[in-house]
Amino acid sequence: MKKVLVSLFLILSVILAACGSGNGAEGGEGSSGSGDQIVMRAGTGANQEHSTYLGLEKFKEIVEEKSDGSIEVEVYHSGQLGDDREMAEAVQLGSQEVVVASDANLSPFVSEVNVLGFPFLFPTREVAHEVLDGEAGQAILDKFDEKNMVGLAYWENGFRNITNSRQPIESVEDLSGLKLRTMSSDLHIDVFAELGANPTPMAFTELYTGLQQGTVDGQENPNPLIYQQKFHDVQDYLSETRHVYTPYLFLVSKGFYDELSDEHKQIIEEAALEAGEYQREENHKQDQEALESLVEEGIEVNEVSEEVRNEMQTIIEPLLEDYSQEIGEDIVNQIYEAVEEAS
Ligand code: TK8
Repeated sequence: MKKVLVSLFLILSVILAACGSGNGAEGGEGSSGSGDQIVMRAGTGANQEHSTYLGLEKFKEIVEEKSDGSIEVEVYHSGQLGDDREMAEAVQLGSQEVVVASDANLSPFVSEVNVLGFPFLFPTREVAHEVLDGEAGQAILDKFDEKNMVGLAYWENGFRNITNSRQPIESVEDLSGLKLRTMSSDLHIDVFAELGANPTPMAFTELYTGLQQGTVDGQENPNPLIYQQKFHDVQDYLSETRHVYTPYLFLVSKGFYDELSDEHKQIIEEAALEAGEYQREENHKQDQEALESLVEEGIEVNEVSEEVRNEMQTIIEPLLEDYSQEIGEDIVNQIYEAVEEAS
């Protein structure tokens, strides 16, 4: 009897699974204008207040309108679908269609993105946009193809500042021994180790608890994320190091994308860019407002002098040279030249 029940259960599960696969992403298989609903699940680690969530909502609006509802976009925030790395894995495997993730968290997939995370590479956000939206940026997005992902656009996370619970960072020495959470990137880990800190990679979704419980003393992120994640509740100091500009990459699952009609591909490509422009503007506004809000919340803010930033840059120069060799001089030079041109 038990055996019969078990087999019945197994048969039922198979049937249910088969029915289930008619929904969700797999609907994309019938994308040749057959009228099947195509569903795109898009995820970000940031919460509903963040420009990335607003940008994804804009993407949804554009795509659903232009496709006359034949494509439906579901937006997930706050790491509901996982942290950046987990979501990128899902996009790679095709169990999620879109992720908007920070460059460094994608370096385990495409090591070339590390060049974008070279500290002090981009002098301003405008220069960053010009370089990323040009040929040099495209060359990096193209690298995702081999990893089963299609890079459609660069959105913006922004210039990162360090927060911690120990002391203001006013000199390089102030970083000494600081347990600092980094993104999951060898480059970022090596950079902070070189600067004397004690870098600890950790998922963004676990960061608040990590700071609260003292697993790490500090972290670095752009001001909007610091404020929206309420890191000021568990951190005393914010130092405006602006040590690196972090772009977000808008990635689509290649398996899903390749099945789309040309018309649908075009709608999605254009929407990723158009929503990205909107996201960058919203992010800029949030960046300006967040600092004021953080001060009101009582976090102590200090500027970091140009000398100290230059000193940091000099210390990590040999490390960046090693990374350049690893990444490939061609790509690195292309980026450097584009920065020069845009500056
Ligand atoms: C979520 C992440 C996060 C990033 C990090 O959006 O991991 O620190 O800065 O913003 O991409």
